Amino acid sequence: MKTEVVIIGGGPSGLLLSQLLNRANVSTVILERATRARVLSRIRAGVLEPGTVQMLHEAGVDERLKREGLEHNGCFLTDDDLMVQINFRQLTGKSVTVYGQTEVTADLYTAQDEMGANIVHEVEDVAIQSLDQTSSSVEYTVKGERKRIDCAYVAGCDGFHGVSRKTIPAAKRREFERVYPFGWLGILSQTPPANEELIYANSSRGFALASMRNKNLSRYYVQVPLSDEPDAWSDDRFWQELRSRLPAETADALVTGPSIEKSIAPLRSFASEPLRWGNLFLVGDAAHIVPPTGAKGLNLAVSDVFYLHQALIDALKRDNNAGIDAYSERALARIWKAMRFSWQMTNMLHQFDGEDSFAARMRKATLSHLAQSETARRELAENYIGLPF
Ligand code: RFL
Ligand code: PHB
Repeated sequence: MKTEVVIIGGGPSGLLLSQLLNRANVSTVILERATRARVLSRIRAGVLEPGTVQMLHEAGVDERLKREGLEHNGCFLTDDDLMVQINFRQLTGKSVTVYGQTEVTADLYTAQDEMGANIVHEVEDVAIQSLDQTSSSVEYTVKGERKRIDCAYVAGCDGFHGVSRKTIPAAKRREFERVYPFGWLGILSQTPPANEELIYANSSRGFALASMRNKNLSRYYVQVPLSDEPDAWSDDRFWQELRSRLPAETADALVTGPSIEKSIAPLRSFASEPLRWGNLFLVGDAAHIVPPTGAKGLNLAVSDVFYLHQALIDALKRDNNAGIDAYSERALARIWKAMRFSWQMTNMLHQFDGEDSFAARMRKATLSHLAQSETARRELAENYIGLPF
């Protein structure tokens, strides 16, 4: 088989890249390890930057998003009972959209099906070859049969545990990492959200986040030690802990119900440089991970796709390699700023094991400063709604 671009991974990055390339008459094949049902069952991000919404519009996949996405003009950061509103609209003129990653992925699959896209599920043992040649190839196994696709370029959109990054020789890449000593226990429940806007809560018992998917579907998180298991958290225990971390007014009004899903995600900052090795380009979680505190993971994957899709179209259709030559540097410049913001938000809102009393005072002082300074709120809002592509 032959195609222009082989895309490894059918998560949001791979699907969006394929959709944008197909619309520009660039042929693609997506190789995905999991079944479609499995990809669509992952509950992850919920907040889309305006730049992400614009990209989904350009990809022709925003019809349901426009109807069902919730526009959020602000969010709250709280410290016990202190509630600091960050009014994105007033501070930046922009807003974010609450629309689950699961929905974005489902919309992309629908659009790719309509275009007759080539998506192969349940592939195993993907191997990327001849990256330094003028053309490349990718081998994989499906239903016990070994296959090979020749292509001009390979996009590694296969997440943190994928094969793409590891294909680049260790001596040719540099990794940067910060592993946080806690995780987020998240639940989904069919209850009305605790508040109209998201609440990021600092408290003496640790961090909590009150988020949502729609008017009757809430998403909540509490910071937990990495040694905890979800099974140790009954619904009652979760609700009680969440209440103790939210401002009293919000906690009193909280509507609880059975959890639909319960899982613990570890928090990590990670980046691998460069994003290009020969004809292979890394995109999204395959190249970088941010802690979810800034709601940046999915949005960063989309800005990588923005740079790469233009670059590949220029290279394949206009014989212009300037974009692919600049991809790594351009994408990394934005990635590092989102890494900084996510790290800063994480430090500002979480309790670290064994920390001293000074650290807790620093968090309180930061939140108190945010309450008083419009300049500080604007800086946060500018990063939260997303830096320009
Ligand atoms: P994904 O979504 O991980 O998709 C990668 C796809 O590649 C497939 N794959 C392979 N396919 C073929 N061969 C292989 N060898 C393969 N190895 C893997 C996988 O099956 C998968 O379908 O990466 P992508 O597309 O770059 O998208 C990035 C986003 O998913 C990610 O940044 C966010 O979801 C991160 N993230 C969160 N971000 C937020 O902004 N807010 C959140 O609340 C939030 N929660 C999360 C998250 C990520 C999590 N991970 C990675 C476990 C919660 C979790 C649990
Ligand atoms: C979510 O709704 O899952 C969510 C929202 C904001 C974040 C992280 C996760 O910062």
